[in-house]
Amino acid sequence: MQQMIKPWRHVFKLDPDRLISDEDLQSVCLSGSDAILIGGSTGVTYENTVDLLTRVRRYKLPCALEVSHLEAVVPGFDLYMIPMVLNSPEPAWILGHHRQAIERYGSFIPWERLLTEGYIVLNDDSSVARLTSAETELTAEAAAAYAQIADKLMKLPIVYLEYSGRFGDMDTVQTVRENVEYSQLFYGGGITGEAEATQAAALCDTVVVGNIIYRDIQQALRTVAAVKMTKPLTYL
Ligand code: 1GP
Repeated sequence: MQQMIKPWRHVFKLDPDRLISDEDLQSVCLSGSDAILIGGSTGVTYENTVDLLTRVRRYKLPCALEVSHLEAVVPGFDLYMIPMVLNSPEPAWILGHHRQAIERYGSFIPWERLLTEGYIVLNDDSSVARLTSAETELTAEAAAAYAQIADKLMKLPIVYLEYSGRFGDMDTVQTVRENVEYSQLFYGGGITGEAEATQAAALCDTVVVGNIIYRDIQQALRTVAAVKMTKPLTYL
């Protein structure tokens, strides 16, 4: 499964709790983006997740679920991305919900389709930060230390720098980049156009674009080419 995400440079993240027209969904799915990631912090239900998956399935790009609500785990996705919020002080967001999920779903879990994301939440003014009480005030070195926990201690397939809703501090992202050797580095947060997409794409393996889809679809679509045309810098 890790092989499947290797070529992903650009990903659109769709929120089951937000409305998207068929026309916009078609544009997103035919944009040349590498995958659709379905997920959100609030208002995610089994019903709205099934509904969105069914609509995305009309197109051929891979579709992954970022699991955040136990009740909203829907079968039929290509991949299940499992966040562990490394900078949450609450073990529930690192291990607790995961334990409950395994207790509840046990033998139904398609382990071969799961990929764990070492999440580092960096925007204090985001739903995910509020939900997980993440300690977002991190120096670049502290963020890089968390990233190395994921990369070198836990050997997770993905390190996800999550600035959801705000464009991140590229110096911090660069420091993290310089320290991640094995994990695929995902960046998400506040990309509203080509300039931000290009900056993030230079430093990260995979760029996730969310919110702007719902605010300005044309701008969202432009991020695909911007990311694809940017060669990632190599540090290691
Ligand atoms: C959110 O990382 C994604 O989980 C993308 O962030 O919605 O700010 O683009 P935005």
